[in-house]
This record gives sequence, structure tokens and C-alpha cells, in this order.
Amino acid sequence: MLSNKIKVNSKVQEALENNKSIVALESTLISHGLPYPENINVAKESIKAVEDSGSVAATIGIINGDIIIGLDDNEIEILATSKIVEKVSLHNIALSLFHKHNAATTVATTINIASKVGIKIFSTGGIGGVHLGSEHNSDISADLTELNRNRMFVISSGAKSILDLEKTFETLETYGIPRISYKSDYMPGFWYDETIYAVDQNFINVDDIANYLRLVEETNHNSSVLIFNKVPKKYSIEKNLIENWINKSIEKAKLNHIRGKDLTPFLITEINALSKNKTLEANTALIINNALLAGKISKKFNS
Ligand code: PSU
Ligand code: MN
Repeated sequence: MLSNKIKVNSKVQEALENNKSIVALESTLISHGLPYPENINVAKESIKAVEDSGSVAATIGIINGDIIIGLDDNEIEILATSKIVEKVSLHNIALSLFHKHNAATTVATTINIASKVGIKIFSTGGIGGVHLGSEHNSDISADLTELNRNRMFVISSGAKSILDLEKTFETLETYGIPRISYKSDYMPGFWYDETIYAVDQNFINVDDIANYLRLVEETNHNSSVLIFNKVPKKYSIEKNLIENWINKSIEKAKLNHIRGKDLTPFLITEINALSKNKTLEANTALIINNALLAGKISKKFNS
């Protein structure tokens, strides 16, 4: 039985009961990944993209200590504007319920919650992973652990550019997580379209992806599958530029003693300022583009 702490909105509930196509969306990118008012726009446009493809969107977050599957406009606005929204991963989610907080779910917690109600497909911007310098502080996102522990089909533009992408890519392999992509031979680098890490398979159409995912399900593969969708070409930023901004921002983070769960939001904000909003534009475009692809894959997978 589902905990009465989990509230599923009526549209999502109806879709679950009738086996309709559903795509889960996360809320940390709303509260901690993007500034206001772009965050509200992206949240709404992502829902619209999922709906345009004929699927039902389920944005997940925590309001007053209740886990909501299918946040409405009002609730999205709370998470987008309130100054005291927590970023919850697995280690602190039950605490935010205990304190009746408003909180945003990361990739890790969104996957965990969506799996519990039987949602199979999830879309985000970029997953968390192994941080640069992790040999010193072991900062590795719980996103990787949850991808390992649940079977979720996850559409993303790779792991965020601020991470150690080689270590992240290798860890995914260690965990048995297939790394496939849509129309690319390589894992994308979030704000840029191509890294040097070759994917397990480049699928060039949605039908093939859906058929492949059915096989994954049939064979009871017990971890997630990552489906990479690169940032639209006109928003892709040159890797050298990004690396320069990343290095500067990491130095600033060190000087200011920013670490742990505050690091990713800090770096994203700093780099956006250095890039004069270029990374924000790329981030916005890729999140909506991923939601659209997720909706299409979900629809095919369900048919
Ligand atoms: N995708 C984005 N922006 C974000 C995130 C994803 O485009 O801010 C969030 C996700 O919720 C992801 C989190 O789980 O960043 C990673 O945080 P950390 O590195 O602390 O695990
Ligand atoms: Mn971390």
C-alpha cells in the first residue's frame, strides 16, 4: 500500500489506472537549477511538451511535508519562488516530511518516488554524477545510486558539464546502466552536444528506442536505462569556453567553502553569470527538448 504521505493528483491517478503514457519530471531543476522566472516557464513548457506528445506529465515535489506526484501550477510556483525550498535527496527526504517542509526532489528522489507508483519514464536536464576532485571528498551524486537501484527509463542530456564526465560514464557502466542515445554516437556534455565517451548504442528513431526498452523490461533488467538527447545544436556551447567558466567557478566555490549539496546549484549560478546567460539558454532548451522526446518515447513504449 502507498503511504498516505504520497498524494497522486487525479490526472496522474487516472492515467496510472488506465495504463496511459506518463512521464515523471523533477523539481530541483525548478528550485535550485534555474533562476526565477525562467524556472516557472521551463516547468510549464516541459509539462506542455509531454502533453503535446500525448502523454501525461507528473512533476514530483514536496509540499508541506506531502510528496506530490503531479504538482499543479500553484505548487510549482511555491517551489519556484519560495526562498526556503530544500533540495532533497535520499538521505534527507524523510526529514523534510517530518518537518513538513516544502522541498524539491532531485533526480535520485524523483526516480525513487516515481518507481513506487509504477511510472516508468522520467525526463530531466542533466543527471548528477561523480564530481571533479571526488578523490579528495568522495562527492558522488546519489543520482547514480538510485539509477542503479530502480528500473527507470531516464531521458537527459548526459551528466552536468561541471562533473567528472569520464568517471561518471564509467560508474554508469559499473552499475550496469545502459548508456544509449538518440541521434548521437557519444554521450552529450549537458551544455555542449558531444563528449568523447562512446555510447552503447545510437538509436536514430523513437520506435527502436521503445522496442529496446520493452526488451529491457521483459528481461527484468534491474537498473535504469539512460537515454541521452543532446542539447539542440543552436544552443550548444563550445567546450573550451565552458571549461574555463567551470574552473573559475570551482575556485570561487573553494574560496567560499561551498560543498555538498550546495555545490551543484552554486556552480550552475556562477557559470550562468560568467556565460552571460548562455548556459541558462542552453539549459532551458535542453530540458524542454528532453521532455518532448520523453513524451514521444513513452507514447510509443505504451502502444
Ligand atoms: N538538471 C538540470 N538542472 C539541475 C538538475 C538537473 O538541468 O539543477 C538537478 C537534478 O535534480 C540533480 C541534481 O539530481 O541537480 C544533482 O545534484 P547533486 O550533484 O548535488 O547530486
Ligand atoms: Mn553531491
